[in-house]
Amino acid sequence: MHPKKNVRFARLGIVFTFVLMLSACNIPGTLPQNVDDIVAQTLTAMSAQSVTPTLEAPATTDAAGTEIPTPMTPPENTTAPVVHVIIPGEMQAIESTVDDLLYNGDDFSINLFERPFTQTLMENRFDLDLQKIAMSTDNTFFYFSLDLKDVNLNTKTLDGNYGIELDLDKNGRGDYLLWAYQPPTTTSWDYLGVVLFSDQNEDVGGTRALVSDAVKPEWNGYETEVWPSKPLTDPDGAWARISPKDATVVQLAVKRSLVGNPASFLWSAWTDDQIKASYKFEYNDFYTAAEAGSPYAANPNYPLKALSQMDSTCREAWGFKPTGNEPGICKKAVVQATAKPKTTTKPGVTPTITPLVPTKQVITATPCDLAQVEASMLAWNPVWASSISICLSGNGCKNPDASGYLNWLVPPGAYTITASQAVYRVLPESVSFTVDCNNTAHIDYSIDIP
Ligand SMILES: [Ca+2]
Ligand SMILES: [Ca+2]
Ligand SMILES: [Ca+2]
Ligand SMILES: [Ca+2]
Repeated sequence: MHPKKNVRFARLGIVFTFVLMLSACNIPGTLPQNVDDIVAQTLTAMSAQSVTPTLEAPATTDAAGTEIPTPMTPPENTTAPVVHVIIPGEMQAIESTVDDLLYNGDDFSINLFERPFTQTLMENRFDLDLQKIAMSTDNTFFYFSLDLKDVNLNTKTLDGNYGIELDLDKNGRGDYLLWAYQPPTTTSWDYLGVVLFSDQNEDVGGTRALVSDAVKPEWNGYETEVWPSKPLTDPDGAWARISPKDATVVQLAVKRSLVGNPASFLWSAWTDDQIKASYKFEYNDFYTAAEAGSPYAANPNYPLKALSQMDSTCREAWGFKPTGNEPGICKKAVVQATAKPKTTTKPGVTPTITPLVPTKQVITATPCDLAQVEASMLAWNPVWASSISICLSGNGCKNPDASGYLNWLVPPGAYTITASQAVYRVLPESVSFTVDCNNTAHIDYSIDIP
């Protein structure tokens, strides 16, 4: 279906663009590309040292044919086999749960992703689609179980990176990132392919935690590898496996002592088979909304681009009773989404490619009768929709829809568009312009959060 076929609106005519965010700058060239590269660099640095082949899984090859080094190195200056003192057991009573089915919105503006789809083609990656995530503890470990929608339908395995973010001081900035960068393949706990990062310089989230910012080149996200340290002093620090009870559940465990024996924290979960770079947290700072793409067909940034094949969750409390005002805490209103990715299909159904057409237009006029005025909210949160009013002179006022989009079809002519809202400043406040026959005037708005 092509709603545009009767009248073609050329967007060349008048384009007002007020973009708050600048394009993401390149990160310093010295930073590695992803976790694989971090490991590759580490291994390169250690190449002169003795490595015991019997301790290592053989090197594997990724889809692009690039050799992926073995993820773990044995302790320096020793060929002794790794001896585990303690291995995680079964998860006991569940102490906290994140529900990514209930809170399943995608909102780039607050770093909340629900986009387990491939770039551009929007094919499902069920092995990246978080469902419910549970946590439990014992005296030694924190445990997390990440329930995925299904295996990867192409490979029949779980192929993503799987992670947990911990915010110990509950200020919205994650402090630790537990990350399985080699997906577990067995139901036995394995310490290989798991890493624990921390953010020592408190720049995860950039200027504003969770909220999208224009990136600064010095930001380095989770830059510090806490475990496995080199030399490896504790081979029991972090673990991953597939649940023995459910082939689509990834379980992670990390020693409580490695994250400072906290008595409480906020936590959330991640899947990622695209960026896989701890030093780019948070992703909505290192990429703009336009670069990231959107899973919502009505969004101007549809389809998915740089930020694809990933899922993240809101945060839940462990060890304390949340007030509901904690940054990133799971709230119905924050993440409810009315739009869904077009290609969400049941397993076994081949997704189709959704044409890149706006869904809001119903155009029945003959050519040259109408012009279009459209507006997009940048760094958008759907909860703001009802409090933001955009008024077009002589044509009344509208609220943005859940994806931050609204439009009018009007006779060609001169107009003034004004923005008003109850809580946040919306910029630009007022713009006057002329829109010609069959042209579109497009206004990008930014939300100024005090
Ligand atoms: Ca999600
Ligand atoms: Ca999900
Ligand atoms: Ca930020
Ligand atoms: Ca950092």
